[in-house]
Amino acid sequence: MPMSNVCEVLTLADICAYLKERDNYVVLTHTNPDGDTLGSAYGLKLGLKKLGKRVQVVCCDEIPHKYDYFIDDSECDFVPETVVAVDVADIKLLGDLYERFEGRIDLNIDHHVSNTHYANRLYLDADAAACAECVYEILDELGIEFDRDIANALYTGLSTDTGCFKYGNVTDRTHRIAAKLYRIGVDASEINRIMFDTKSKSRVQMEMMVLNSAEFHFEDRCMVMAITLDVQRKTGCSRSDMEGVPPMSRSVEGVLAGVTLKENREGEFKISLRTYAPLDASAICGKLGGGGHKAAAGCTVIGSLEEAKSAILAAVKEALEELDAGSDIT
Ligand SMILES: [Mn+2]
Repeated sequence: MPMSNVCEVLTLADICAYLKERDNYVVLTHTNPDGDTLGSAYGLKLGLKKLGKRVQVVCCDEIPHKYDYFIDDSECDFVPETVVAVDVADIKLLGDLYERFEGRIDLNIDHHVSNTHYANRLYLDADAAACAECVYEILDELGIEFDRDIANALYTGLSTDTGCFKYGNVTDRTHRIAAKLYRIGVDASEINRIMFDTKSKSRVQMEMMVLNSAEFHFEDRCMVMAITLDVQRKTGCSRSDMEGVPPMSRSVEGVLAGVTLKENREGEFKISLRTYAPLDASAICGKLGGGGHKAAAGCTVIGSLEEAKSAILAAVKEALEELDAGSDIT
């Protein structure tokens, strides 16, 4: 096995020295790519290009067209030397690229508390609301002159991973970085219109069906929604149409845990969990082999819809019972 088990944890100075020294980068994103993994990857690509480096971004899945405004497909014809994964907490999240790159990730830039230290080098900032915050700090430390394209890529990461700057992961640093991107001329309102205020017709039809079959459990503290293959077929909704569903799962008053089950293929469900403190989504999904952040995490369960639902509901129930037991102590 070509696995190296040692993962060197890097400081900001270390990673900048490393990035300056190396060249011919391939930057990997996670499967089912979102605004943060893509914004981080292309922000890094555009930034490193300014240092004269050659960079290509590789994603195992098709990139949704809504991100076209920062996608840069130039300069892809070279032999990759340095492999970087961005916003990828676990090597399994590389999807089909997993086998090709196992044991060969030179550098991982991430902000997930659940990071599994699979890369040879890791720059991890679990206080960052988005991986794009980490990339901003790295490019800033490298002394790179930011332009509007870099700003648009990084802002997309910041905005999408914070639900348009309204989740609990937002800090003063998130806003400070956003402010700096405004100074560079980021197209913030247009980006947010595309990311948050635009829905396809099939998305609306899918939402109607999903809400129609929503369930409430544990004294209405847990809401469950399912996007079955049947719903996906009937509405023709795309992957990116389905991205906005998990945040809806905890939008009902009194709900502490929102569960979204998306049927990937017959007998396989991607579960997205959204919680409010003190419930810890990453810990709950960890019980089913997944992970993520305190308020947003995920896992994959093999089985029927009923089996997948029972598995995640059992884990949520346990967490709610711990919460109830804790609140009895005075
Ligand atoms: Mn992220």
